Amino acid sequence: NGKKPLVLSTWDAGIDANKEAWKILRSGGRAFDAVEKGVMVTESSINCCVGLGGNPDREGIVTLDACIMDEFGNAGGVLALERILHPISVARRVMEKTPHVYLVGDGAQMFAVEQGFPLEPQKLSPDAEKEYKKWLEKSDYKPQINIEQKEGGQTAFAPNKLSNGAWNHDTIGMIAIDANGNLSGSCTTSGMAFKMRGRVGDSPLVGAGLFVDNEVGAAVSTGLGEEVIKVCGTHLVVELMRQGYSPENACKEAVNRIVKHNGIAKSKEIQVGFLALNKKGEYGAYCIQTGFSFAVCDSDTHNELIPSKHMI
Ligand code: SD4
Repeated sequence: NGKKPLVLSTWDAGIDANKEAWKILRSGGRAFDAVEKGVMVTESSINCCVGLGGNPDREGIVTLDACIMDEFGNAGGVLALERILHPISVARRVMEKTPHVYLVGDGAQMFAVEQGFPLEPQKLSPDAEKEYKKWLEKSDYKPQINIEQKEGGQTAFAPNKLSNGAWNHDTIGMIAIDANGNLSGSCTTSGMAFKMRGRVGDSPLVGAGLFVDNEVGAAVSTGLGEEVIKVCGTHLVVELMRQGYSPENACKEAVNRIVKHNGIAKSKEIQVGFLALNKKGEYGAYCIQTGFSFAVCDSDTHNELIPSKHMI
């Protein structure tokens, strides 16, 4: 704990994403570039789990959310973006090329195309197609957290291995500190599987799915976005670090707020995980229940998946 440069990201797919981010950090590059390039790896992977390969909404359409923040406190995001491979890069363009923070839906897509991003075919990945057909049999109306994992026949929140060997989670969040001690973060998702059309979770929202304050630290979240939004989760984590909490304790306190609000019984049905990094390069995570893990990379030879501590 306490190294820089260093990159952290959520879930198993974080290992490959970290490798790409590390190439930039290793050569003295900017954390902001690292967190964009890192999660683009996950967005590109066909059957795993973030981006166009992810599960669709309940109408069968994949809609993507992403946001990015730099060391100056600038932010950009896209919500409910369709048919674009790299929402994180569109989020960066929103930040850099427009006077706005968010673009949504058709407007976000129009902007992406204007910026030269190709419009991909409206098509589900083979795994998503299979999952969607299975889901349609019952068409359970309410969005469920990590439904694909439950149907994989494993413990509710344990990761599920797909036929192509990838691990199935629909979000990646990444935070990094570069050799100059600057912090940045990114978060990109296809959102919860079979969500209502138009539903937006925490991932693209500054202060919910991602928050960076270069004086203090950075945090990302994953899990049931509605719960994260209601406590301004990552903003809370960073503000707690400002007050002197360690990254892990800040994440734990944010989890605690969610558990307190929902009560223990209901919390057993919810997964939320926070991952945080402070200005010294110290990091930590906390989640509601077992199953969340994060990847940490701080050298060419160290890129490791660590299980997060959990509350219940
Ligand atoms: C959401 N937080 O859309 C995301 C889902 C997620 O792993 O993190 N899944 O609510």
